[in-house]
Amino acid sequence: MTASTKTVEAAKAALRRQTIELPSWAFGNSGTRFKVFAQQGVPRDPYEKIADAAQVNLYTGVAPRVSLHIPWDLVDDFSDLARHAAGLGVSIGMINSNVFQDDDFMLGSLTHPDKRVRRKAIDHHKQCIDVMRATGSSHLKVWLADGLNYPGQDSIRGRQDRLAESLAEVYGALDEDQHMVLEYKFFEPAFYITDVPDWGTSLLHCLALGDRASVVLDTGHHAPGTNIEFIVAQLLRQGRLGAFDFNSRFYADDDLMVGAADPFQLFRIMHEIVQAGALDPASGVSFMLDQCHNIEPKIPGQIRSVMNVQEATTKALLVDADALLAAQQAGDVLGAHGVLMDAYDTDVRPLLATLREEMGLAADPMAAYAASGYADKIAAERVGGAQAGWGA
Ligand code: PSV
Ligand code: MN
Ligand code: MN
Repeated sequence: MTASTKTVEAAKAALRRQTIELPSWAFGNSGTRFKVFAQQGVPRDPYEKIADAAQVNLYTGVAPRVSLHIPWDLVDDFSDLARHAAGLGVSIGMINSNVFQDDDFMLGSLTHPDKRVRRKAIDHHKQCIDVMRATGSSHLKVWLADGLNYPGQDSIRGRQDRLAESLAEVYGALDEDQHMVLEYKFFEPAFYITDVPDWGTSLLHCLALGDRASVVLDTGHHAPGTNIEFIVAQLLRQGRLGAFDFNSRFYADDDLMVGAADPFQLFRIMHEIVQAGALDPASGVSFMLDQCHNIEPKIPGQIRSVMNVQEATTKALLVDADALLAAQQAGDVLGAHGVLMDAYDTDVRPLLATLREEMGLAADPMAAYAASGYADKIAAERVGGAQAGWGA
């Protein structure tokens, strides 16, 4: 299949507008519970994390926002951090709360049976909202480690009630132009129940909260075999898909580079996005990465991931929508499937290389970054880089 010039130009126009948000924590040292392998030149503070994220934007041209995690990215002056970001050509994206690393939260945070602990968790979210005000961030991102390890440990229903009440207070503290996104995950660190395990639970809470609450879909947070593009389609129908946390998984919440484990799944997800017209930034869906780079270098790992998202998006944009609809309506099972596979099987790398050159970028971001000398520079300048998240 060769796409028409019109289709290619429309695809390029859509790709120029697409943006991908980067997680600050992807730039620090990370590992598993067995070992964290320290790398040379990793950032020592949030300022340096943003500087590294800005490199990803410099070479891809489509990653202009950096998401922060509080308190991992705590600084004295968040306005100053936002100015630092702006000076490097990026801005602050979503603010992630963190109520999973304090001893008080062992039995839950927003769902905790003790009112005092719930208050502490709610207040942390209010502090995150202050960070949003200082940095110009528009979205508060909530993922809770809350859950139970054993049947009977606490009331399932009671915890949902407390969660609803706590979330309502946090939502009520947002400014009119600020949004909340609620991430779900079916396991870990709790293993019997998590309090926001699935898209349905997240959606119900969001619907109860109001128009400015929507769901975060982390691609690593489902049981094996779950049809993620179906969830994407459902949430888009409701106008409640707030954001992706993109990564790959072979087994659990592996947090590998997006598009590495299953590029076809990523394409199927992006096909739903494109069909729904949700690629446009105005649709309110944020395409974010949530990854750890345990053994590969961080900045190239992020560049590669951005490119993987772009490749899947391009293939989705090349689906011949008219031919697909005609085949579907004619009941032509193999024809319809063939239309989709024609797009998936297209080598879109030349198209993206041309687009980058048209945007004033190098055709190959990985090679351009490697040639820049930045990796050697930070290795020489930075000693004692921080661990990503845990222990930071
Ligand atoms: C939880 O597994 C999660 O996906 C949430 O998004 C957290 O904020 C993030 O990972 C921390 O790395
Ligand atoms: Mn996530
Ligand atoms: Mn995760």
